[in-house]
Amino acid sequence: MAAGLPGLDATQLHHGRSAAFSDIRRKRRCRMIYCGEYASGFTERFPMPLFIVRHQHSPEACPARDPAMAVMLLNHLSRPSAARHGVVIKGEAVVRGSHSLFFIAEAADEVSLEAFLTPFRQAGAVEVMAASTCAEVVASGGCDQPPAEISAALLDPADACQDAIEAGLLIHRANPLNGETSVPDLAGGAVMPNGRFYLRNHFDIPNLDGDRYRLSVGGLVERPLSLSMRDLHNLRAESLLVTLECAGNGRRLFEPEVPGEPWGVGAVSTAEWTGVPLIEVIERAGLRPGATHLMFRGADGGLVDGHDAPIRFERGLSFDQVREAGALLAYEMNGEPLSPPHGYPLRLIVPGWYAVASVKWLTEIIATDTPCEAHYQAEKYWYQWVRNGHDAREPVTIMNVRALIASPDQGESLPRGETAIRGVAWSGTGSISRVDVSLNDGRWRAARLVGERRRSAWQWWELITRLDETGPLVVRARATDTAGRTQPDHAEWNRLGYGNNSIHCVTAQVV
Ligand SMILES: Nc1nc2c(c(=O)[nH]1)N[C@H]1C(S)=C(S)[C@@H](COP(=O)(O)O)O[C@H]1N2
Ligand SMILES: [Mo]
Repeated sequence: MAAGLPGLDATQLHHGRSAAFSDIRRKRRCRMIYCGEYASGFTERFPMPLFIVRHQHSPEACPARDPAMAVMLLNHLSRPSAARHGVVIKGEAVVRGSHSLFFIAEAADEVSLEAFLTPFRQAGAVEVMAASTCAEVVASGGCDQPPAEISAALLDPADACQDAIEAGLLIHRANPLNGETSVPDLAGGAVMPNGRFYLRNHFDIPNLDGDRYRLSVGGLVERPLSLSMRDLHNLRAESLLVTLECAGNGRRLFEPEVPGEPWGVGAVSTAEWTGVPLIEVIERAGLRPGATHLMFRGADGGLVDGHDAPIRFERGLSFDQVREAGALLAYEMNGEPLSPPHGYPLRLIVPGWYAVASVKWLTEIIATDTPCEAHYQAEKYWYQWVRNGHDAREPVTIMNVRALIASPDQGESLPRGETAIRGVAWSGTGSISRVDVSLNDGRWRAARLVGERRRSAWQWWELITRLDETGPLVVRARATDTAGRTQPDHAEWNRLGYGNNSIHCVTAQVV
């Protein structure tokens, strides 16, 4: 993995306290509490290496049999006592009958851990093993790889991965981090809690410093701008509920198989995004005559096939597309500052479009008189169909209409009697006009649309029904949008596996 970010202005990068110690540091096990800390200027956590400790004593000298010794050790192991030694005990357990105790601990260094272990050495033998979390091992590429050196410019992939696992995302790749929302988790409120919002990253996650951050607006503009987060916060703010769906969502369901991240159907989530309407900023800069397109550059980058030098993540839109979509420069997600994995401190949100358009860690906007020709614009994100032996292609733009069944879950057991079939439906073209549900290939029945109809955000739907017979229950759901588009039984196969809006089908068991 790249140890830095190609061609990024160094002032954009995070310069925490640790930068004074060394530019490249090994940050381990420093759990990030993103929102609060990033909002108020990041406070650096110090690395806390992880250890496994094994203590063994002879059966004759089992300290647990000596009441005074036993309570002394027990109190010594208590969390506050460990904390006084700079040690955090994550868990401890005794293997009964073998007189051995294991514990997993974090400690500032081995010296403080050794000091803490003195009473255990007096009671028997002690073995200390340096350890890693599972996320660290996977993110660095295996047990026999040395722990990765993490540049201060990047978020520790192991930390980001650990957070995603703890939030319940299904991880496809640890580095770069890619994970989808589990389908039952889609059955929640109007928005997805930030931690459970799917994550799609092409490169290492930048760790930008919000205080030093600048958005530059240049190219064919009258007045080039360099905006701080404070400048952006002073502009007119808007909040929008927007569903983001990865163009590759459902890729795994295409037959024959296609290359790319093997998403199930959970690479979709909805959030309330708050920020500045992009048009406000563009009007401030003023487009020069002939400027027709905008190019958006993210802070992330690296090597990709077909390019000798590292590239940055870049996408473009025509000015008309920007205006029509109502694009937003978002700094908040569900009322909290963006987290680093979702684009802190600023990302583009393009309502209605497949989420590749919504550039994270946005650092530059460049006005041009030609469409963007960047890698992720020109070489990826094209539907490449094979029709009657001929190739046909079209760029991936707005989202197809689609419904997902959140409940029941695949394989779930349902009691006989009344049950609610529930899910979400969305479309890039407009709002949802109807969702139909079929049970065991019976007739299509109209589901009830729940809540307000919103453009660009998913719609809840439900169908209350009675289940009288036991056995398999095949549920299918099909959405139609206000533009009259509906879902096919099988979406058209394309080489890179985009836009799979085949009708979602779930099989439950009535018991
Ligand atoms: N800078 C940058 N922006 C990006 C990407 C990226 O890799 N880098 N991935 C895009 C893709 S393909 C998707 S699906 C969404 C995912 O956004 P999320 O991770 O916040 O869910 O971000 C888009 N914006
Ligand atoms: Mo995506």
